[in-house]
Amino acid sequence: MLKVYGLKVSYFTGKMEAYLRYKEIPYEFCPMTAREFMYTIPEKTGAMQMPAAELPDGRWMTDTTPMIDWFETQHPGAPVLPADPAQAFLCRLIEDYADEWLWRPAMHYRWSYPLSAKLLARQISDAMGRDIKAPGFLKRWRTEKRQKLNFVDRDGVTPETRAHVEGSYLNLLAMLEPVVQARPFLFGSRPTLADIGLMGPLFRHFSMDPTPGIIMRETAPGVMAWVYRVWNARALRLDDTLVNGTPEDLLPLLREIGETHLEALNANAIAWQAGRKHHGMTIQNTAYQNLQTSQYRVWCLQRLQAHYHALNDENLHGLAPVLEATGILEPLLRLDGIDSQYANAEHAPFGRQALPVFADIRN
Ligand SMILES: N[C@@H](CCC(=O)N[C@@H](CS)C(=O)NCC(=O)O)C(=O)O
Repeated sequence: MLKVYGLKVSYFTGKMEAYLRYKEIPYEFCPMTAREFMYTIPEKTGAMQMPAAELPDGRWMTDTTPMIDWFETQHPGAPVLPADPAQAFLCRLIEDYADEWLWRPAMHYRWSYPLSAKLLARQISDAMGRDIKAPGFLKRWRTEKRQKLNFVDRDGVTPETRAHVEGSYLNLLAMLEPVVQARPFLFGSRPTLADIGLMGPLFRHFSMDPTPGIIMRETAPGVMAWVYRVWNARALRLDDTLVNGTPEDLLPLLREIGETHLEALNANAIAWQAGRKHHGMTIQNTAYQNLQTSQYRVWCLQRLQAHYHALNDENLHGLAPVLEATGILEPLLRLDGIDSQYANAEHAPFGRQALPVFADIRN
């Protein structure tokens, strides 16, 4: 059987599990130990990250975006990409925003608030530290310090940016609540890649961590219900209906993606082209400094551009005006033709040279 190595509190493991459960692809969940994370997984996949999966034939895979694409080719029933290529493009855009932009607020809410940080350090070190011989308090202290350093302090969260970081989450709740009150999933009565992608931040972090969890329950109970609706969804139980075109109520979310995630991808890509390891960016009038430049995220921009260019005139007829009106088209194509030079791109999610999101992680 397929083995999925990860943690029950992990962003991308939660996204992957939501997908596999929806598609009813059987898997065995294997809680990843610290040794596996630091040695086995990088050796098999090239990247120290979770989830990683091992197929029955012994092949290993990592990186949920190409993993889902591959599983879709193996399990084509009840596809998570809509048949309408324009909607499929929007799903990929929402997935990328969920994967990359919402990572910072998710990590900030988890590691900047003591109640969350203590609970999660306990959960992570209890699960991962099983094969590390050290006193429990030391493992918890180290976990908390490592995560806060790498994913909060070294990812541009400062007293000056904090309100904006939190605003990304609060805006998301305000934008999603009317959508999921109006219909079960973002594009209709079954989940698509947009729902699966948003499960990364919204499931294991925002809905489950104490601080953002209270906010969600109190201010956006429809989103809380949607999270567990996706978790409970099974392809075979649902009918096939999706809405037509781009629903009006998704426009605010698309506008937000243009202003935040696509601007961030461009700032990152410009720095990467110039060979700068760190960069700054101004997003919605908030200046971020000292961000790690990520080759992986250049690949994200490259892939989104490629998906856009694969659309034909008929697909673009309805979509291009929407992208233009929501401010997505210009930042999407500002660096048109960008090449991330990601060597493993063609083999992803396989191969032993997967790119992690951040090259420099302090353990
Ligand atoms: N692009 C990857 C990202 C995976 C990822 O960043 N996973 C996180 C945990 S949810 C991780 O392992 N980060 C590395 C670390 O914590 O050092 C994917 O989609 O699977």
